[in-house]
Amino acid sequence: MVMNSKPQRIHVIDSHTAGEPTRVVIGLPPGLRRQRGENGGLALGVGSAAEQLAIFREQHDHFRAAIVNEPRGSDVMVGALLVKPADKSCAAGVIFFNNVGYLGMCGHGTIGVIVTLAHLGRILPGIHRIETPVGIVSATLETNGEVTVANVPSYRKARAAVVQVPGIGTVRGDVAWGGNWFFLVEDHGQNLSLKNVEALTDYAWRVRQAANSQGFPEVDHVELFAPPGDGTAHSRNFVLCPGKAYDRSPCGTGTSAKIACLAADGKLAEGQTWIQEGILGTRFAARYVRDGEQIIPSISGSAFVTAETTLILDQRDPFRWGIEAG
Ligand code: PYC
Repeated sequence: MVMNSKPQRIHVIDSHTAGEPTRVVIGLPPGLRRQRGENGGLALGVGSAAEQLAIFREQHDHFRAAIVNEPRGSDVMVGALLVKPADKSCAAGVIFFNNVGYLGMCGHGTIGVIVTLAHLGRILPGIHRIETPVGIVSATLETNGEVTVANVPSYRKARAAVVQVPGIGTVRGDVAWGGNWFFLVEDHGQNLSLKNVEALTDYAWRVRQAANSQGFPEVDHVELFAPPGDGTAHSRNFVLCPGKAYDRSPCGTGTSAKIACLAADGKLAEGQTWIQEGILGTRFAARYVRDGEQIIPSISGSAFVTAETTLILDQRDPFRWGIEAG
């Protein structure tokens, strides 16, 4: 057999947070490696996480696809590239990405990053500031492995916005920021059950397209709500991500957007706990503190490492840079 002498190797650690996977890139191949463990070896400059994201997107987007897309990943995989933070008070910077592009923040992903850094022995229980492209978040790692992420300031932009959805009709939802943009729908007539994810995906995708074309181009996630499975949570959700995969977790940024709406409606007091259940029945505990007009939500959850592995990019492989998401 003729072997490729120099396949490129990318070292990653996989975890899942409440069922949703995160793939943390901890090293890139020799040749591209600049400083071990920083920027995955990519030349991303010395700017903020947002500036490094712009360079990653423009010059190295094929690495994003190689890392998270098939045949090495899947539509549901969220990648996390550790980068050198511009803010020296931060333990790390991180750029989150998925099958179609980049995320501002990622709640389940931040929990995954913290648990991965602890698994590697790079951090201990305590408070760790992390620079993301949309701001600094603060993650507290408990000795029992639980992580609480104090997110970026979150707010509601529009209340009960009306969109006309082809094939569905009038849909009302709030538009809110929780580190990504969400269209949050309470009244949808859908059954939020795992058995129904195909119909939920179709519904949520149509709502997203309608919202994007009817005044809310920023909306990248759609979040549907229903009563929880039992009386120990406050709500159940289904979250559709930008690349049409549904979030297996209750979605950290989506829960933050929900908390912003509850706070704006006077339905959740500062410091009060909100238990958000996702479509698998897994949960995040959320609460908020006020910061002037804005609120700072925090999300608590756990992650588990599932693999330490090396991705191999063989120069002869036609899918070396991943299979483009459909
Ligand atoms: O937990 O914030 C989150 C998230 C965003 C997309 C997938 N998960």
